[in-house]
Amino acid sequence: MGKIYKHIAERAGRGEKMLVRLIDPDKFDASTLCEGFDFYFVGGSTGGDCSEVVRTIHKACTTPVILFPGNPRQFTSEADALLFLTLMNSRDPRILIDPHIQSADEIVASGIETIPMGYILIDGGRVSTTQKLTGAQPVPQQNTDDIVRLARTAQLLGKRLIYLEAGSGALTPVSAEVICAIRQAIDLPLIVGGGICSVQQMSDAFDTGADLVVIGNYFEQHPERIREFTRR
Ligand code: 1GP
Repeated sequence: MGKIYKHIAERAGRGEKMLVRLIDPDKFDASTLCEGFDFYFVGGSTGGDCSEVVRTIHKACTTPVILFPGNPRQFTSEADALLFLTLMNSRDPRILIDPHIQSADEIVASGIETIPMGYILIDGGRVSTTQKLTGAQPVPQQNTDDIVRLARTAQLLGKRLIYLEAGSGALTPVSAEVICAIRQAIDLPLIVGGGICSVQQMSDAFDTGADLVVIGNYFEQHPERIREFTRR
């Protein structure tokens, strides 16, 4: 187990909550970087270059940077860890395994800490970029049993994290019912993101079982509100 994962798992085990800011390299504004987040995730489904962004974050603050790549071209060994993700909704080998094979040699050679993650796309009320690019169908929020089954499958496959994703800019974030059901069904650190744009929504996600909450869009549009969230 690598240093970053150990840190996440230990904090989650103590019931501590972690706030993550997602930086999309295509919309990066270095002037909004600050301390106060537990992690920065860098990546995005449209695939902009991550290396310069990671370097700039490292210069600006002490927060660990974890890659959340939309495709193998976004790989950079300068990050502190890499989320090696499986889109659990997909049935397409070009999404499920080809990119992983393509990047395996480079990842191993770099020595970067790699965290296998089950990524579950949930219907957030509008077609997400991930859905558009991968053709994967999000699970409707009311199909809790299906979402639980995907999370259990991910755990059985050896994933170390589960990410419930409503999609960037989702109209409806992942519901309390879904988060609660997954929390009860699996014992891995749980990440929730997509469409969260208030302190209340963030707190609700934490209170119902999320260990990490990821916010991207809202902080791009309202960097002046970051402090309200990090204070909590
Ligand atoms: C997207 O879950 C993240 O992958 C964050 O979503 O941009 O809507 O905050 P938002």
